[in-house]
Amino acid sequence: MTCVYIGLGSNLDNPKSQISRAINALEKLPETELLRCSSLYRSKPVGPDDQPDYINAVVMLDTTLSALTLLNHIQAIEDQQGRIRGSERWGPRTLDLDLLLYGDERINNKHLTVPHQEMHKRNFVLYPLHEISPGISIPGYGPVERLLEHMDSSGLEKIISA
Ligand code: A4P
Ligand code: MG
Repeated sequence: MTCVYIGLGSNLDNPKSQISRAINALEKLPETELLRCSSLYRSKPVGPDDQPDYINAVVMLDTTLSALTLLNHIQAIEDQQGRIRGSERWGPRTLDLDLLLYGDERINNKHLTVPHQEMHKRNFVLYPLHEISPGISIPGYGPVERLLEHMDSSGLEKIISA
């Protein structure tokens, strides 16, 4: 079993319900058990700012799926929820599922970068991650607690408690 963390984000077509549908879908993945879910957070968009605010959350799972198989599954869930892959970098989306952490592995190939390459800079990832796993360390970046000491929480609001 490997303990993995997935970041969820949505800013189109009823984002709160997109996130709860995605959590239900993650719960049904083969060889996988959902262990913890963070609260839902509202966040200001990172990237183009002419797009709606996001709803973000982080979940913790145990799985025996490989990282690549898990990536294929989470992309299928994005597709099922109407994700259209536009050309704009960091543009709006019905659902984004990012594989944040896969155990303590560091993965770097053409399909996957783990830890997710932006996660250590993003308050909408680090706060929910810390909420469900306060003692966790991000390979290459250190304890989440330490990263949060320098993290600005402006634009981030906890809206629905876990
Ligand atoms: N990929 C590589 N590593 C990973 C990983 N760890 N997890 C590859 C998931 N995918 C990974 O992803 C593009 C490719 O990245 C995939 O084919 C996969 O092989 P994508 O989901 O199609 O595209 P994307 O999400 O637009 O790209 P990117 O650069 O991953 O964007 P991010 O980093 O996901 O950022 N602002 C707020 N407030 N909240 C948000 O949730 N999200 C984004 C998207 C921008 N701004 C945001 C938020
Ligand atoms: Mg993504």
